[in-house]
Amino acid sequence: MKANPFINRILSVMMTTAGLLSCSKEEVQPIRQQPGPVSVQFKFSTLAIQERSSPVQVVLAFNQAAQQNGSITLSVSADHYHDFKTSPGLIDGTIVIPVSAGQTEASFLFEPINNESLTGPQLISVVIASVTDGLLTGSVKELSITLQDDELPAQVAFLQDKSSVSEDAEQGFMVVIPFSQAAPGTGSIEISITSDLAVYGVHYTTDPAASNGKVELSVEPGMHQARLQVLPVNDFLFNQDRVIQFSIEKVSGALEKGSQLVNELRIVDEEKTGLRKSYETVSNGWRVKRTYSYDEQGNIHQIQWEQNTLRGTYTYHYNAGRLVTKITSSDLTETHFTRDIASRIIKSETYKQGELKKYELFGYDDAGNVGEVAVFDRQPSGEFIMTRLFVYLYYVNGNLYKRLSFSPEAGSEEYNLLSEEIYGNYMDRDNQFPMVELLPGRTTQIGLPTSYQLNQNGLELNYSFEYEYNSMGSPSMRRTIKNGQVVELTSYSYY
Ligand SMILES: [Ca+2]
Ligand SMILES: [Ca+2]
Ligand SMILES: [Ca+2]
Repeated sequence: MKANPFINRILSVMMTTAGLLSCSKEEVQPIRQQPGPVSVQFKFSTLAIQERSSPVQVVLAFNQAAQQNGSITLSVSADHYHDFKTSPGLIDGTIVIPVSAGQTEASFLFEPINNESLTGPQLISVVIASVTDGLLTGSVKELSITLQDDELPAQVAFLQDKSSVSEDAEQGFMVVIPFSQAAPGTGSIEISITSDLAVYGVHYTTDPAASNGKVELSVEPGMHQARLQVLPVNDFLFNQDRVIQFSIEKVSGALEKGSQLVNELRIVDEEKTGLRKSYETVSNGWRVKRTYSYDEQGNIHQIQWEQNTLRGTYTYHYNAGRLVTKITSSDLTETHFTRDIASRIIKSETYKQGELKKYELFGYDDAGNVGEVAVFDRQPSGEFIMTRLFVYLYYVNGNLYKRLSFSPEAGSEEYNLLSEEIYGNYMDRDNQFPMVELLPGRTTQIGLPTSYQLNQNGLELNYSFEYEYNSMGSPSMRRTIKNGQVVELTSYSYY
C-alpha cells in the first residue's frame, strides 16, 4: 500500500505541535494558574419584596470562584432607611460584604420591617460601589428593590347623613367623621360647607374655622376620627330652622373617601320649638284647618285658614308695644281694635272696603276675663243695632265654663237665650288650641276640656273629648265623641 501524502502531512503537523508544546511548557503555565479577575454582578436586576415578607437573600453571582479574600461594597439609597434592615448591616448607606477565596457567590440579607404606616411602594437602589483586588464589577451592577407597602388607606365618611342641633346649644354640634381604621399616616380632609339660609359668621361658625366655604381637617397617624365642631349663633328670634350641608370634597395622604360623604345638619330655631303650628278638624263631609305663622318676636304673623274648598289669610298688625292694632283679611276686611288704659281691647270695628260693617264691645269680669261681647251689625238703613250678646263664665283657674248666646228682643230691653254651651272636666295639660278664640293674645282655655254640652232649641247634646299626646306632652289628636261614636277628629301640629 502506498502512503497517502495528505495523512502524512497531518501527522507531521501534529508531531511538530507536540514538540512545540513540550518545549514551551514553562512559559504558558502561569496563564492557566492566574485566570482573569472574578466578575461580580447581581443575580437579578429587580426584586419586589412585600413589607411583611420574611428576610430575602440577595445574591451576587461570580463567574468563577474567588481566588483570594476580599470584599464587595454596596451603596444603598432609599427614602426611608428605617423601613428595612440588612445583614451585613448598613452603615452610612453602604454594605460591605466579605468574600473568601473559593466562594462562588456572595450575598446579603434584606429584611423588610412591617410597620403600620402607609408610605406607598418604595424604590431602593443597591449599586456595587467598589470591589477589592481580584474582583471586577460585572454588567448587572445595580439592583432595584421595590418594597411593597401592605397598609391600605383609611376610609373617611360621615357618621350620619342627617343630624340636628338646637340653636341655643352652647357646645354646638360635633360633626364626627370616623375612619375605617386608625389612620396609617398623615392626611387631610377638605370639607365644603353650603347652605341656602345659614350664613357663616352670622348664623353659625365652625372650629376649625371655615374659609371660603371650606374647612381643612388635618389627620395625624393613629387617629380614629376627625371632628368638626359647629357652633350655632343663638339669635333669640323666632325665625326658622336652617340646614347646612357638609360634604367631604377631597382627602389626601393615608386616607380615601368612604361612602357617606354628605351630612346635613339642621340648626333648630328653638325659640319657635313647641309653638302651635296648625290644627285640622275633619268631620263627616266637613273640614277646617288653621295654620299659624309667627314674626321674629314670637307674635302671630298670619293665620291661614281653610274650610272645605275655601281658603284665606288673616294678617296681624302690631304697634311698637307689640299689641295687636288690627287684623287684615284676604277678603279685604279689616278689624281694628281700641284699647282702654290697661291695654285691654274694649272695641273692635270691622270694615269692608272702607265701610264699617260691624263692631263689637267687650266687657271684663273681676278676674280680668272677657265676660261679655255685644255684637252690632250695620243695617241696610246704615244704622247699627245689637244682633247678639254673648256672656262668658269661667272657672276660678281661668278655664271657660259656659258661653251663653242671647238675641236682643226688638224694641225692648229683654234678651232671648238662644243657646248655652258648657265646657267641663278640664285636664291640667298645656293647651295652645282653645276651642273658643275671643281676642288676639288671650286664651279662654288653659287646660284641655274633656266634655262639652250644647243646650239649644230645647235639646241637650253631650260630647266628650279624648286626646292623644306627642312626646312633649301636648295634644296631637282629639276625638270628639257623641253617643259612643267618634263624630269629629282634630289633629294638632307644633313647630
Ligand atoms: Ca404593615
Ligand atoms: Ca407600611
Ligand atoms: Ca332663632
